[in-house]
Amino acid sequence: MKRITLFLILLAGCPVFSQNYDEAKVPHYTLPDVLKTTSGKTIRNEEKWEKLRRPEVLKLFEDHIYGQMPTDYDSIRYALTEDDGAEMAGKAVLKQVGITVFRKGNSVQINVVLFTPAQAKKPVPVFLLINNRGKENTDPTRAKKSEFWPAEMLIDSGFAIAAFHVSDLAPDNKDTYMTGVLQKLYPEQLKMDNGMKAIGAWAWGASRVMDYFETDRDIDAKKVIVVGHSRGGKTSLWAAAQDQRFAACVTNCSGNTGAALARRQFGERISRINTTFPHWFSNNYKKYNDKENALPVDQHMLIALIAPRPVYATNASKDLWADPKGTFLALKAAEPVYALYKIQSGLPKDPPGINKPVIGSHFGYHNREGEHDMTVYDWGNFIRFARKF
Ligand code: GTR
Repeated sequence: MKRITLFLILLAGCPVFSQNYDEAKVPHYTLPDVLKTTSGKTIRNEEKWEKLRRPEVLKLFEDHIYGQMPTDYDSIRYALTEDDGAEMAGKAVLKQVGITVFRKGNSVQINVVLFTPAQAKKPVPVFLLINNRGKENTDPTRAKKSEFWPAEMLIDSGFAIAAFHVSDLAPDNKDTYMTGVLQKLYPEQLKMDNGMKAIGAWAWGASRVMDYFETDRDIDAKKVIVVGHSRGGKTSLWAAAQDQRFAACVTNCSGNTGAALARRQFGERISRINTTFPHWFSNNYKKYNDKENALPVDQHMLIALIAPRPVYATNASKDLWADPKGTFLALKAAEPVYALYKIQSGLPKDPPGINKPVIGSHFGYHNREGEHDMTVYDWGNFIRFARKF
């Protein structure tokens, strides 16, 4: 056999991915109309959006992308395992909360690290990080400090800051993701093509932490901002879309199947994410490998599900994989839904330059200089954004 034939045979057997980083090669696309119902009705006011179109869009995301979000459980228990008094030179109080959720005789535990400002006279707003990186990033002892979760900075700014680790819900691994909440509490989801997978399980966990916040008198549960980076940022969007108790959402460098438009096919694509991370999204999502235009939704509609609540989306200049422009355009394309609530967007027509945050309205956006990461630069802007509301 000739060498070239052999090469072609080998190539045919493995998936070939090509990434486009050239704006000129972005295909022509038409986004699904967020304001048009499946039966062709145009939505003209917030009542109709909430009654007709919002539930429909939510269901489309469940059925085709993230899987269902089970909400039933038998009971939930909170154990405050530590409340040490003064931390951070007296500025903060540390709480470590074990949240145990029971269903049909089984249980899972979510471990939350929470710092609240010691001097606060009334309940405070809190940033909740869905931590998809190492647990050392949210070190309760503060021996290790990380820009990914700069607790001291948040406390100094008058906010509480909390985090839980995604592995408490579903290991971030294609072979073991089901060993957490899925096998223990919702095994039926594993049999369904629109069943919840890892990202759904992480978002479900964020809602259980929200359940806890509603019981903590130091926290203003009406001001919980859910934050995630990258795969965590895909999750923070899904959590806020599902659970309207979250007051605002921060999605940092969330890219494909996060805040970036899929139809642009820029950087990471659906086929690639489904192949590398088959455990993140529902089985049904695999149908859209290389078929972005066949999706009944695009990611602007996920942002629209968060309306009228504020959303801050970021990117980094060297993170083309996550499509900074596609993220900006997704926010823009969600504007008509916010307009139903008479909320004007302060976003410019075109993406702002690098390190030029746009913070004035319900949409926050910046493209930080540098790599795929979440840094104190990003957090500084989240704080400024949160203070507006
Ligand atoms: C990448 C993945 C992205 C993003 C990122 C991360 O490998 O392709 O979608 O989620 O991981 O979570 O850091």
